Amino acid sequence: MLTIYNDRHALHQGRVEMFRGELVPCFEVPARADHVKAEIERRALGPLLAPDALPDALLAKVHAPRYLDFIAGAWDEWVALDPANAERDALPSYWPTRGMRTDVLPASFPARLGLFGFDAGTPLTAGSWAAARHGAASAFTAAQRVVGGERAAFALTRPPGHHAGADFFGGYCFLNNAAVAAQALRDAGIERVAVLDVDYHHGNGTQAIFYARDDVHFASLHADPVTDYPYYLGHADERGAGAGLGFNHNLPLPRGTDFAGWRAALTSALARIAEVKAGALVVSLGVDTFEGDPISGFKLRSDDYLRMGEDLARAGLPTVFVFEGGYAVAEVGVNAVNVLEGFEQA
Ligand code: Q9C
Ligand code: ZN
Repeated sequence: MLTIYNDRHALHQGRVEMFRGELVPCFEVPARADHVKAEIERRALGPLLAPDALPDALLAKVHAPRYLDFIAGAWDEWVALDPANAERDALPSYWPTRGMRTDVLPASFPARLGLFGFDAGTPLTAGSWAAARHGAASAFTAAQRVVGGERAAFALTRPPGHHAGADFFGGYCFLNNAAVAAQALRDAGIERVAVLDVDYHHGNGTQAIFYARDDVHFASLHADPVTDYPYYLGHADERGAGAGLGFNHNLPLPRGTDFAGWRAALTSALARIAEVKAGALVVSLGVDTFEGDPISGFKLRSDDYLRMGEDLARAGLPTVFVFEGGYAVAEVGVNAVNVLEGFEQA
């Protein structure tokens, strides 16, 4: 399988995230992608290629102009507040709540940081924008390769993307790579695209981007938001809006779910994807469903990811894999590449 590798991923290197009243070392670290790359090379899965340039017009179909403007310039604004900020990550600590104004952009940088960000766990660093932009380019390039006739391609990138919405960052995500891939497939003439999100966490950003659309079906298997991040979206009764009604499919699962339970939900998600006659598949490939993941609560084992890949291949669709979560750093390479290898060998 082809891998489009974001070789600038390490430009995004968060130091700390807020967790239970403390700043703790980031879980989302550059070594994650390094381990996946090493495992691809060790198994000779296929070539690692650099991304093509990302068309601005494509990114603008997924994200709002005022959000892109903000993120692109955010680091310089942060350092302009105080030169000592160059050594510190930017994290929001103010948020507009119900009844407050989000239409008027505050002049204050911290106020805008909280307007565009929805948690204090997603540090913005010197290289976040460059890394995220090359990640979106990687997802775009993987989609282009699939349009060009590849059975599948893998965008290996970080920071991840599925929590980022049209105008917000959070959950370690800034640009929605899976949404960029889906939109690129649509723009290439595929009439309906399915995004299947297998990360442990609900892909709230991807859902929100496509919620009112019938041309991109979104399906997600994830920990029930009643107990797990992102908490405020991902329930089973979210089925889409307007023309998009019926094209959003959430399958929340309890903490402690093992592969047998998880796989039954996958079967349902794939059955619905077949019903909607999707012409291509984007897989938001998070492997934080692993039993050893430090921030998650499912019980998948490394071999289960081979079976996952086989099941995904049986959908029979041209497929773009986009790397998302997975924080058991030593095992993340084996687990992610098991999905790709299972897919190829099916
Ligand atoms: N400190 C993705 O997997 N924090 N994002 C949860 C643990 C947010 C995960 C609490 C988790 C975001 C792409
Ligand atoms: Zn996740």
